[in-house]
Parts: sequence; C-alpha cells; structure tokens
Amino acid sequence: MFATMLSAMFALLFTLPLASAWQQHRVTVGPNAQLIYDPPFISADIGDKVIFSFRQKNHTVTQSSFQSPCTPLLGPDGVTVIAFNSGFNPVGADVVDNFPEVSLTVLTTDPLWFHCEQTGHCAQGMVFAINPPADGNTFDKFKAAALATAAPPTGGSHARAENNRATRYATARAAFAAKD
Ligand SMILES: [Cu+2]
Repeated sequence: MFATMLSAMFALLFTLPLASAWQQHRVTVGPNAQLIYDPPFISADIGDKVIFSFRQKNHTVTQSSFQSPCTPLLGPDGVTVIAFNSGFNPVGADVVDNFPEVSLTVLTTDPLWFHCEQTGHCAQGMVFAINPPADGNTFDKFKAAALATAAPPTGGSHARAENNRATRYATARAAFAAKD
C-alpha cells in the first residue's frame, strides 16, 4: 500500500513539470499566396509561444476583438494600441527561406482574436484566433463577421464606408508609429 502510494507520488512529481512546460506553436501567415493563417486557430496554454512565419505579400498579425474583427484593438482613448501587433512583414516573390518571424507569448486563457491589417485582407477572411470557444463566440462566427465587413458592391454608402475605413487605418498606423 505504502509502496503504491510512494510510486504514485513519484509519478505525480515527474509528471507535473512536463505538463506545465510551455509549447511552441507555428503559424504560417499567407501560405501559397492565400489570404489565410495556417492553422486558422490554435489552443494554447499560458506561457506558450506562437511563432508567426510570414510568406509572400505583405501581411500583419494584429490583435482585434470578436465584436470588431477587422479593427485593431485600441485602448479606451481610441488611439493607443493596447494589444499585439506584428507590424507589416513584406516578403518578396523570390524569397524561399529565412522568412520573417514574429513571436507572441500567450499570457491568458481568454480567447484572443487577430486579423491582417493589409487593405482588404481581413474582409476576405484573413483572421486568426487563440483559444476560440467551441460554443457561443466561435471562430466560424468571428470569420463570418470579418467577411461581413466587406463593402457592398453597389449603393450610395460604398464610398462613405471606404472613407471611414481609411481613416481608421490611418489612426491605427499613427498610433503604432507613436508607440515605436
Ligand atoms: Cu494579409
């Protein structure tokens, strides 16, 4: 009995450090000229690292929110960036290795939502998530909301929507520049 308990304790001692070790996740940004993150979402624990490896075109990984998939997550003043942003990572057509990489460390088990800031990419579904819920605010709903931000093909509101969008990007860029 005692021996059994002892071996159970040892098993626990030797198991815990392994269970709590952080993992590295690799995400490819824009593989094969597609406007996607591969994989589109991951499950991660606190302390895990996510390595974003950028491919051709000029993409970002920019934190947003479930409610506004294609808008950088800003602080209460509406200007200050409070969240993760890789910045733009241009990759030329002739690049075959040493792709640019940006690393993120996961500090919460809450869902984290991201998009590509390149004009039009988010509206074409270029979004990513860490720990999206299986029910409720799912990744599929997040992506659908991103696709829904695309400007309608016809109608008087088209130009106005695009103007608002441009202003929002300019504001976000200014905030990033100030941060650096
Ligand atoms: Cu992109």
